[in-house]
Amino acid sequence: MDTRELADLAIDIAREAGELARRRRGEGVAIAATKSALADIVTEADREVELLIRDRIATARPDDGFLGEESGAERGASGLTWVVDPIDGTVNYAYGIPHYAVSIAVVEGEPDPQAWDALVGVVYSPAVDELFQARAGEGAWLAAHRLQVLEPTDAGALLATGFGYDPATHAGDLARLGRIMPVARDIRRAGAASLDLAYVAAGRLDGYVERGLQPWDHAAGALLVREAGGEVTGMPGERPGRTMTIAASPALHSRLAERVFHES
Ligand code: LIP
Repeated sequence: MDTRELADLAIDIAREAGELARRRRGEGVAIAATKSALADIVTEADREVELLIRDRIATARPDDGFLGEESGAERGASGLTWVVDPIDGTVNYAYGIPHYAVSIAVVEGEPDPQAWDALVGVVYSPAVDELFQARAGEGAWLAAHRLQVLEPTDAGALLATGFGYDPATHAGDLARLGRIMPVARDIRRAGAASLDLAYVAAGRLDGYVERGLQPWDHAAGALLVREAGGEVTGMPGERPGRTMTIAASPALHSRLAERVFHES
């Protein structure tokens, strides 16, 4: 399949959606509801931006499926599904922290992270106007710059991580952080999984470990990391998912996985 047209459409939609998100942020953001926990919020802008994305896709590619954070799933007839997080980093966005992204992936096959083949991934950061993109087999790019994951220096790895919205999960997350800290020079918790993955692909981070991600959080960013020469997995032998996401160069990935999954 020629993924160039899909990528061009995803990039165009991501830029339009990102501009809407940025404009709404400037106008002031209203919390629309809470979801899985009190800290798990959705803003009116999340819903409006996802509606824009969904409408653009339905117009251009009516037979494709859709899987979005705010409006759920709709199967298509084409075998392709668009996996969308309209504003990843919602809490940053609500607080006015300029670190959030529109994440759009196009996948082929079952709309299940353990089964799909990612064809296109686009992560757009409107606050700094940076668009990360990848097509399967064609590398990962930031503008005209081809991306490559880093191998950490003897100083240790710069690692990103995150903590779930449910306070009951924090003790386990902190214990895991303690197990990976000996590999790290330092930790970053920036609050947007898609940008954490994009930054691993771009060599701005050495690695990323987080439990509890949704498919739309990692669908695009995981393709960026793989196309930049990195490895992205979940539980041993599985792809990234709710249970775990580990992204890094192959050598660092195995060191991180060893510590993430061995409680001792
Ligand atoms: C967020 C992720 C972040 C994670 C948060 C949340 P959202 O996605 O980007 O890495 O730590 O718990 O899942 O909710 O902003 O789309």
